[in-house]
Amino acid sequence: MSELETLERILLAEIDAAADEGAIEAVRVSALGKKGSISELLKTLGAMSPEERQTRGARINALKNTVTEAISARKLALKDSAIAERLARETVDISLPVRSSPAERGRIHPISQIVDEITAIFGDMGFSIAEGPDIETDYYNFTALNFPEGHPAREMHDTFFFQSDEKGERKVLRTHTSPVQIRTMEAQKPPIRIIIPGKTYRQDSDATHSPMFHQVEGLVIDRTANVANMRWVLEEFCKAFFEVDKVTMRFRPSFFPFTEPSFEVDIQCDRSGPIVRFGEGTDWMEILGCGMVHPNVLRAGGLDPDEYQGFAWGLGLDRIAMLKYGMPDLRDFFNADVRWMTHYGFRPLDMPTLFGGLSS
Ligand code: 2NM
Repeated sequence: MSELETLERILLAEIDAAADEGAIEAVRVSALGKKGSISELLKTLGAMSPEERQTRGARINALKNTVTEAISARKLALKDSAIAERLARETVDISLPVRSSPAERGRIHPISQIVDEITAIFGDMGFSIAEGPDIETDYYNFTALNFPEGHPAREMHDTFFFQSDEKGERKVLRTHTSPVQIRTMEAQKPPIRIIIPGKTYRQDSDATHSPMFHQVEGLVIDRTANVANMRWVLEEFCKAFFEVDKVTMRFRPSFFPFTEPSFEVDIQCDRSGPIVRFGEGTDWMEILGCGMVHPNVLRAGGLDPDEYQGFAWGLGLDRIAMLKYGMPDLRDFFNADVRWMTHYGFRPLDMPTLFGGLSS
């Protein structure tokens, strides 16, 4: 075997054995680099006779071409196998089920949904939202709202009382959100248009009563607010809330300490099926209480009853939510059962608006 053939064999074997880019580059330098074996052979051509150069030169060049080609082929093969190896390593199993994001899995509690719906309706009518503390003084929860000391209505509220402080004053868990109305009258001048959503507390517990429940109350005060205005506001609210074009309402005379006259409001409905249908039928369902704000309450809020008058209403959310969404037991609201929430909860990104639909 000639010397050139031996070199060719050695180089091709080395090329074949090179396992990565660094190894193949080392082979290239050792053969074709400045001091490489083939480069050294090419340098010997100058000292040869023309005949010798013609035969031997051609063979050395052929060796150079063979080795150059083998190196690029090996480089390409190494690159391909690197890609193939990476593809195999980084495969994604597209048959796995998609895991939904927390924003899609989470649910809005029906009570929060109802508050959002009612807020959207009254917000559209120009009302603001007011809030106040859950722990109230006896004054804001009762006295300022025209519940005199010793008045039987105080007992009717089944109040949760705190222990008396050193001055003999005892705080209460508010039995309604009406204290916020007094606080608002004290803090801002009429016209006042507010709704007050919040938690309220009474000692009462069964399938339809929870000791903590939710109310939305409303208050309008200006110089001419009257029963007709109240009727319109409540009718517009009911149509939007129950998502019907027409409601028939019935105002029955009633009594609340903080309003005079006072009414309980029923809406006509059909209760023959499994869920209540509003805007049709021959049944009546009580949904809220309302009335013209009592002069004593206006005075307690720092307003002159000869100058201002107002109307107010209160509606319990828990029972309304049960009726609107067909939920049988109030106690489920507060059990934090994920299965119940998954069924009755609302999607967080479907926010209630009047134009987009309240609860669809
Ligand atoms: C009701 C029914 C009737 C009411 C009255 C007031 C205030 F403070 F303005 F006088 N706030 N809420 C009211 C009136 C609440 O709940 C059934």
